[in-house]
Amino acid sequence: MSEADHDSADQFDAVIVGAGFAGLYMLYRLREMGFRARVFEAADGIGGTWYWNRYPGARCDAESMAYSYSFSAQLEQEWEWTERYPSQPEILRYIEYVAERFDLMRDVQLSTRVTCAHYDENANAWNVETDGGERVSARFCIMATGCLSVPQLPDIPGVDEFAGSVYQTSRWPHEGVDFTGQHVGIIGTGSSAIQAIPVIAAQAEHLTVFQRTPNFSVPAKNKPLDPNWVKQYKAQYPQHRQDYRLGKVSGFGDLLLSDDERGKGIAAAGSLSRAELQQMYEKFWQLGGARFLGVVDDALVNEASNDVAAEFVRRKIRETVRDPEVAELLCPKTHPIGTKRICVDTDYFETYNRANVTLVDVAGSPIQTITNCGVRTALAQYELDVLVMATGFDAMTGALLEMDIRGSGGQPLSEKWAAGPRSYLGLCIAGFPNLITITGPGSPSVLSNMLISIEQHVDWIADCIDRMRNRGLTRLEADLGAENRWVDHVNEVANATLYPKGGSWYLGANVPGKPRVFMPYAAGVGPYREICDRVTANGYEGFLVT
Ligand code: NA7
Repeated sequence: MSEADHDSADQFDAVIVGAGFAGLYMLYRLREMGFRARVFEAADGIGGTWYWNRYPGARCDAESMAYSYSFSAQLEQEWEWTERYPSQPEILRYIEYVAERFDLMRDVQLSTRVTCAHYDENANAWNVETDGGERVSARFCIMATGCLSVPQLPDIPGVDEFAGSVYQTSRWPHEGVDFTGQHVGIIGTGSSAIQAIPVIAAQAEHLTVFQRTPNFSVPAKNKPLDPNWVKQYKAQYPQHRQDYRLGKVSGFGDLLLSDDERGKGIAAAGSLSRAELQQMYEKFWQLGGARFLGVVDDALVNEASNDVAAEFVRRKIRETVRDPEVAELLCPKTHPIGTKRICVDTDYFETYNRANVTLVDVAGSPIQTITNCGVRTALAQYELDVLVMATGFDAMTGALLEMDIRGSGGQPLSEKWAAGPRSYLGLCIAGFPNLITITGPGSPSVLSNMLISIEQHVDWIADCIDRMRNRGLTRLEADLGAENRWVDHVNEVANATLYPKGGSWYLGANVPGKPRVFMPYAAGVGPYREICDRVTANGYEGFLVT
């Protein structure tokens, strides 16, 4: 687009891309400070991840009392969660309630995809263009595009030949799908599939699960929330929130822990005997949830310690699944536990005891083709009416690289990130002034409860923009040296853990041709927050603010 086009374009202080939890809170903060902002959202509704992922059984793996905004004490008190883990429909109702309560929708433009964002050096502004041909310009361009928003579909030949229906977990029809009497196949055994499989199996005539890599999963032990407990919890909400922010307790929630246990957190490596360790794993297995991994503090850095937790889960799988061959296929053996995000399920392994469920190992004999009547592997043909793709996402960089983003001198982001994402603190990118990423690569993001990381970033950004305004400053850019040092630090922290052994989407390993770079910052939300606060206290150390 030419500069002349932009002279007449709508002008904003900030354009925010995405109306999920991040984009909406960013809008709230900017508006509160008197800035003019516009949110563009590709979907025809708000909610981001929770708008798209409507597959059966979709539920958050963080507890509802922890997976919610903390910026408004009134909101915190008035919203009533019904279950320990919030279901997708309940989360969507929550975010719609928040949008209405704070009158956010008047600055949100739905069904509008941002296609390009170009930095104009002379005007020190971002020229943003949408798929509807709209052009606006803004001082700041804030990306709230989510870490898991671009679906990754497998490159299996023949999908178009299939005579039945094909669904993706991350693009589920709003009206739902009735599987009654159907022969259903599902490709993938990640978190989405692990939640969907028990629900689909309960309805379908037959379910065939095509598994390439088994995953570790722990029981959610979901249940209705006890109103008395909620009352007590709400009375101490500020303290709980602070504990989450500082990483004092697992951000996934602490519902079933006693006050004593909550404060204690994780046992130091080697402080528990073998028997005590088994007891603790048993206890946390029974309590349910991702907190299971946090029994000892070296589970993600020490292979021997990791294997104790992994073997515990494998034993549970073998005890649960009656057919020993199926149980063995379901036991993850190729990655340390937790190096792929641990799954939290309801009756996942139990589902393989149903007569109408078949597990097919496609690691041994990969899917060769999809035919008009089903799936063919090297060994067999499976006749299906419905095929469900639960094959994951082009995580963390996918949504950003899908847009044509160009910084100073017209440099494309795709060129800058050709060998993997480079960012200072996961917030700003050298050469891309005033482009800000919420929970971008290089920040804790997907290794944390996203809500905690989103609020921390939005607050940091809002504070920074406000200070800039007060000092008459208009340009924020990451210094290249600081960015390089940060990227090195992110790698160093990751390399001291077992994460790189996971072959996960954290590393881009699920997308053919994507550079293998560990993208999130693995030191935890507490230390990361301290670093960000120190950067601010030191006058935006590592940033060029002019
Ligand atoms: P994931 O966790 O990336 O899972 C995708 C699954 O799809 C995984 O089991 C893959 O096996 C499988 N897959 C992908 N391509 C194929 C082909 N071609 N053949 C067979 N199997 C395939 O995505 P989810 O949506 O489940 O979860 C993403 C995150 O959302 C999750 O971590 C939570 O944070 C919420 P693979 O492991 O690559 O062998």
